[in-house]
Amino acid sequence: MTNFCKVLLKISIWALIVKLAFSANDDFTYNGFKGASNLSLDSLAALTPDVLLMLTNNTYHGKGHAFFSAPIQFKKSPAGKVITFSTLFVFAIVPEYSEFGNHGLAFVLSPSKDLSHAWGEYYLGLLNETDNGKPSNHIFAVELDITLDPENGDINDNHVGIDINSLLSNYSTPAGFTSDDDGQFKNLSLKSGEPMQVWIDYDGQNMQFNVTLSPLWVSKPKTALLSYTINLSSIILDHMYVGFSASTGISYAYQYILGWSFMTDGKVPELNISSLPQLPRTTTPSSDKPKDISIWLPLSLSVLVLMAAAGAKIIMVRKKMFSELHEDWEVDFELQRFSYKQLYKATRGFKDEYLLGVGGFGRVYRGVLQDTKVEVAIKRVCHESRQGVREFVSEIVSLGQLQHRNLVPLLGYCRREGELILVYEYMPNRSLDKFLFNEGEATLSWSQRFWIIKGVASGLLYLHEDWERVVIHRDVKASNVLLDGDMNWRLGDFGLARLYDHGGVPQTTHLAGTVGYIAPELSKTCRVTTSSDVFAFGVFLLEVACGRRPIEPEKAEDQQVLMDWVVANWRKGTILETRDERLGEEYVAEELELVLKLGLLCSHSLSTARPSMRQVTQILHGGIPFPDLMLNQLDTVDSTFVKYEGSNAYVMSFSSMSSESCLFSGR
Ligand SMILES: *[C@@H]1O[C@H](CO)[C@@H](O)[C@H](O)[C@H]1NC(C)=O
Ligand SMILES: *[C@@H]1O[C@H](CO)[C@@H](O)[C@H](O)[C@H]1NC(C)=O
Ligand SMILES: *[C@@H]1O[C@H](CO)[C@@H](O)[C@H](O)[C@H]1NC(C)=O
Ligand SMILES: *[C@@H]1O[C@H](CO)[C@@H](O)[C@H](O)[C@H]1NC(C)=O
Ligand SMILES: *[C@@H]1O[C@H](CO)[C@@H](O)[C@H](O)[C@H]1NC(C)=O
Ligand SMILES: *[C@@H]1O[C@H](CO)[C@@H](O)[C@H](O)[C@H]1NC(C)=O
Ligand SMILES: *[C@@H]1O[C@H](CO)[C@@H](O)[C@H](O)[C@H]1NC(C)=O
Ligand SMILES: *[C@@H]1O[C@H](CO)[C@@H](O)[C@H](O)[C@H]1NC(C)=O
Ligand SMILES: *[C@H]1O[C@@H](CO)[C@H](O)[C@@H](O)[C@@H]1NC(C)=O
Repeated sequence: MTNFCKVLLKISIWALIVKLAFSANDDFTYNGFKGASNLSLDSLAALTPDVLLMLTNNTYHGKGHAFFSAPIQFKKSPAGKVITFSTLFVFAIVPEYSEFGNHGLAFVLSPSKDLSHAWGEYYLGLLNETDNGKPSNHIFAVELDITLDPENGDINDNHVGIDINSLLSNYSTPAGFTSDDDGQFKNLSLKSGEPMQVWIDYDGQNMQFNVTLSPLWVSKPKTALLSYTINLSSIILDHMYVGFSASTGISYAYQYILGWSFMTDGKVPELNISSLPQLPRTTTPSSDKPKDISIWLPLSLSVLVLMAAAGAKIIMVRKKMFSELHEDWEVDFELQRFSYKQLYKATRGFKDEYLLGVGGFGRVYRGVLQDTKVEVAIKRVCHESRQGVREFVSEIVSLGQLQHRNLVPLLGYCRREGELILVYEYMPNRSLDKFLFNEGEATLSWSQRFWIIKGVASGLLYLHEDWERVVIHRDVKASNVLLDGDMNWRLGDFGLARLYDHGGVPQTTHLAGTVGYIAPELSKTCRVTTSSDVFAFGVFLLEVACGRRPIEPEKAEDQQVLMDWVVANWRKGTILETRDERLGEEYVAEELELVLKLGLLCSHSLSTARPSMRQVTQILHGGIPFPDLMLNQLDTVDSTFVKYEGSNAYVMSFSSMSSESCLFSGR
């Protein structure tokens, strides 16, 4: 072979490699659809002036399609394997009524861009009555369905499904995502009008097909919503068009795509969220109503009756949805009462996006009161005992005036069947346990910790002694200490445990509080006193100083129960060894020792040996010296210093114990 030929061969091999590597010029990205080319739209689909891709508008019984105009090659060789591909898009569905709109949209792979023969309604613009279910369709779709159609075997009116040649989904699941933060599954409402992201990934090698959903500002969750092995070889043809299909029915929904990217042979890059177009301000349906009536009148009576029935149903649902519970004794508390509708609006219907957290007492949402624009935290507490609610409301809610810089202000409440809803001032920053226990979180300095301790002590003293009546907190712990916008620490959730207290019926007695913080005498008497709060405060002091939870089952046996470990070290004269390592050498030894010893004294098993919150405050502020003698005496008098019964049993049954409250039946 001549050199020339060799060079030529080399060049052609390179050209081949280059061609293969770049055969992926099917890839595209639309961050918004400004000046978008290469899209084929039909029926209701259009680009709006805000450069959104609108699949359906306020037309009833309609459909819309949008396809990338060039076909995409899905197989490297005829009848071969389907290649790896992935797509990411951001959609929003804004229904006619907030709870009601038809029908949904789908991402689709289709042999043809022309789906004019397909029907709207529950056919989603994909198929029609005659071809539905036929293998010859070669239609592969991921549906985001907002209507429950029993004919299609729908599981609910808010699901994601995989459809192969049929509207009867092969796989479907309620819409939502698994949060990477806490591993919890969170529901998402597809028709919320909020933009959401959808990732669709197919791994050609393993034939694994994933669909993942998340709110716009949550990055791709690690766990897919749907993950199945699907052999697409016989379903997908060599060349297919990719795009969207959507439909409306007896009511409509504006269905938008805000951004879209598609890639073969790899995973799509993220979209540039900040350059996506804004959704139009929600068009209030009532303003278009007069126009609609002229269209409506000629329509057959049956449609009107149908609509009336739907309307009546909506009204009925609404009525039930916003129902509340009022009782005679509550008239005194009208000022502190919020309507359920108010709170519903403040949280846009208690949407998961507004969920701040789930604790032992229930779910907490962030919300904005519409009339005053005040940001609030809304806690939904499920309960059984009416008596407990009554006691709680008259004890705590009536203290609306109760104001202290170290207490989270309670603004008011609302009652529904089996549920109490509390409205608190919103604390923008996180709870103390996050700072204390979370790896990677900036740690708190000793002076900050000492400041927090003094603040919490002062809040608790206020509840116990300085308010006109004695309020027992019942759930003092690090996760109930919240940071407000002014970097001020406040104690929250006071008195809530009362809901689970002896509500007048001894048999149904529940012991409430959090394992690890419950004073030993409570398991015998169930009589909650200020001194049981002091016990929990003692545990709290140890938590803050040692930077760990009261019980950590994964630790060595002698260290599992924080209190036992601190006692053992105190006896050895090495109490400072138990301090949080993350403090380094930056601490004031006298203060640290004081806090640790005070923690031991407060959480002493003999309730009579514990100091009062006033004494605690005085000790912390140096008003009175620490009663060393007393601690020493107690040690000899009561040699089992703490060891509240069954602490190991607690470790066993609550091994995953976090700082969440637990409820368990006492005796
Ligand atoms: C998209 O359209 C532009 C012109 O409008 C054209 O140059 C380009 O080749 C098209 N891209 C594809 C992948 O068809
Ligand atoms: C909906 O979109 C279609 C197609 O773009 C258009 O012809 C129709 O007028 C629109 N309907 C309304 C009520 O705006
Ligand atoms: C259904 O769609 C097919 C094409 O897939 C078409 O041939 C047929 O006529 C359609 N049937 C109806 C009832 O529209
Ligand atoms: C989430 O949705 C499922 C099914 O729609 C429902 O059963 C469940 O109660 C919902 N969970 C929450 C927390 O709303
Ligand atoms: C599908 O999701 C699972 C986890 O849910 C993941 O392990 C896998 O890599 C994903 N596959 C693709 C093709 O994205
Ligand atoms: C996938 O399906 C095709 C066509 O039905 C078949 O030839 C192939 O063997 C299947 N692949 C696997 C791994 O099952
Ligand atoms: C994202 O979009 C914004 C606004 O259009 C732009 O300023 C920014 O450079 C873009 N970022 C990337 C990574 O393209
Ligand atoms: C507390 O919140 C403020 C305002 O939201 C913020 O600037 C500050 O960084 C937050 N501090 C912590 C420790 O999270
Ligand atoms: C979905 O998958 C196709 C192709 O594999 C089958 O032909 C269908 O029977 C199946 N449908 C359902 C409801 O599972």
